[in-house]
Amino acid sequence: MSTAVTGTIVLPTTEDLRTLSRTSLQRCGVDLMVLDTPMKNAVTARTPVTGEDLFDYPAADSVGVEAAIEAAHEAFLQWRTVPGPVRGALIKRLGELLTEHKEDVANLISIEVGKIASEALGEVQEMIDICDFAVGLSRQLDGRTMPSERPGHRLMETWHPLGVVGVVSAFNFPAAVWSWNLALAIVCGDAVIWKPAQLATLTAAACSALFDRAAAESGAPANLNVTVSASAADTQALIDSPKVPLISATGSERMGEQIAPRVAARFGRAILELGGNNAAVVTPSADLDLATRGIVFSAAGTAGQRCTSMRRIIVHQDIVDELVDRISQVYSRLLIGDPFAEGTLVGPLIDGKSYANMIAALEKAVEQGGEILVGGKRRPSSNDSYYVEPAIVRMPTQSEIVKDETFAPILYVLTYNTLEEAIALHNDVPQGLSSSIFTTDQREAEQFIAADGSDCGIVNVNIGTSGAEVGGAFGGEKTTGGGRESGSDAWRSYMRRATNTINYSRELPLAQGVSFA
Ligand code: UN1
Repeated sequence: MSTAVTGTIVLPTTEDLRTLSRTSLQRCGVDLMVLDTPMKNAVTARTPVTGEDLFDYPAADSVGVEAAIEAAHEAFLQWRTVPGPVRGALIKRLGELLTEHKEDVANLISIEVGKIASEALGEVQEMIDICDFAVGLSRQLDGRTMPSERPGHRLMETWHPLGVVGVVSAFNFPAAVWSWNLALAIVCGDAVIWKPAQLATLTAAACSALFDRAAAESGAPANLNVTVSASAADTQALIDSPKVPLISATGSERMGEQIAPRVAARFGRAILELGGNNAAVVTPSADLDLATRGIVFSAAGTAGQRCTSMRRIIVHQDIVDELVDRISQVYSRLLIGDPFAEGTLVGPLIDGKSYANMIAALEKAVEQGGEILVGGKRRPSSNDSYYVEPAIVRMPTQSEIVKDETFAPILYVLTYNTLEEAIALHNDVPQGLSSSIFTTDQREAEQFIAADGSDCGIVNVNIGTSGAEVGGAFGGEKTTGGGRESGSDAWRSYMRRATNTINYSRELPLAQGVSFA
């Protein structure tokens, strides 16, 4: 790719990114009609890499979200009676297509959300992994059998497809989070309506096309995944539809506050994956080399734009200076810039608003007694792209700003004396997604993962807060929303449980010894 020098950051040209996005899309089976002149209802694709618009293209012939739900519901009615392992074969094919088009989808992710190449490829690998997981799961959608209290009776559970699942995904994992939901929903016998992030519609188009191809090749009904426009009106219609029994939404706490009551008002189910304010506790026995690496990946990786990004470290006062010194040294060597360039570790923030939020948070931190130890500055670039130096901010005590999730690379440093104090400080935020402890003392590790330890949905030992595998359930507590996606038994949320009592005797004994005759 040719490059243009913009300040100190060397970036690809927007024209190169246009070409790359078109070829990647085409290879995934999407032929976008690019508009030369502005048109009403056109979608504008943009890249945070150069901060410029890529192109306008007409929104898909929108039949309206209601009609999309109707179409997905029709597909569900057929799909629910297809045997689980046959449903699994469709996801197996999707996994193969994602493997074949790994680089194409990763390119689109890097172009639209600015992920460095390795992390974008990792996101597609996460999609392939969840496909593998779901294929196995398609033969394991098992229920239990319990002993009945009545003679000649059998008590058991059966799990049935639920219906249409509405998936609302965020810009930062524009493809993987959809695939977590889609792969489980499809093997569970459901259909999906996907409302992708407005900032990542090209990635969504490529993923949808690959799914449609897998479905067609597997002889599955059409419309098992319907991708709708990313407009706010469509989101509302999706959220409010009684034909959508489950909404799985990833985004900000504010978004969750809007969605959750609406879904509850119609007695729908919601899987919410909202904000995180993830921290690591670092104890005096920690392997500081390992801790430094784990912290840097989670705090500066993805430019701090993962739900699981590390935003706080709570460090024993005896080692804080040494640890902060080590992290600062690594930070000073981090390559910031073109996400496609070899060696880059920190790509751009998604947009100017995100940069403004970062600056505002840093200002508040200083007002609240914090000291910016390193970073926080924007690297010069001549256009509307925002490349920032990840920041480390020492806070004298717990403060309001530390309780906020700022979707940018800011790492607050707090200190502690006793582990009890560290755990209390750790849990003293509204969010509860991911957490970790760095220690070589088993007692400390066990204390952190015990019932009165970290209150998060993800509690790690000697690894960072981000980068979870698909095999475990993913999600968190408190304002993170309580939802669980991906591995373990998260699939159960995508199914309807029926409790069956079967009387194979010639009597009709009533439970609880009731007599009624
Ligand atoms: C997210 O940021 O919304 O654990 C998902 C991780 C990834 C998923 C993050 N596997 O960091």
